[in-house]
Amino acid sequence: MFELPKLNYPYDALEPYFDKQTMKIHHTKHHQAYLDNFNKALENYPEIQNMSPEQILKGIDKLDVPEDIRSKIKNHGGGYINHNIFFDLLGPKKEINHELVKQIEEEYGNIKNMIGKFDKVANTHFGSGWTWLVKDETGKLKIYSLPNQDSPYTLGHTPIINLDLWEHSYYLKYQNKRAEYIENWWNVLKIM
Ligand code: MN3
Repeated sequence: MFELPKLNYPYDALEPYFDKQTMKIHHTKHHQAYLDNFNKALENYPEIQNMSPEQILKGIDKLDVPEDIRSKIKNHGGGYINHNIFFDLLGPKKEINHELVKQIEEEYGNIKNMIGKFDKVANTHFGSGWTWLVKDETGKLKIYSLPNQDSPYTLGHTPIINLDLWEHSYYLKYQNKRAEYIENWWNVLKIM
């Protein structure tokens, strides 16, 4: 069965941008619930439990499971992996990924251009979902939003960074000011 990854920082480490209460609820309630439901969906499928979560999502269309289980894997497995990535990329101290920065500069001219594009995509996303910077099948960077807990893995893309746009990720602190949350997230995204 899959497990909840521990955070490498305390819940209050991302203050003042991300508040302690939101971080704690997000990790111990929301992330935990996706994990629990993912494990529950797989309880009768030991052969799938032996795969990595990423492999499961990459091959979701080929899994030999009923459609209701496939849909649970997509939603809860997606939610589990999306949050694994999200929390892992946050931190109180920058740990710049220089290789990524170089690729961004090559493809977008500079970091600011990429951030501008990413923010625009995030700010115009309607409803719940995530905004992604991914590498496509050719290794080129792409920015897009996906609804709900949909994963770039199911499109054959590799996630690089992701931003949670579900209200549970910001509402306690930011209420209706989602743009402010999006702007402040860059301060706690450790790799850039
Ligand atoms: Mn979330």
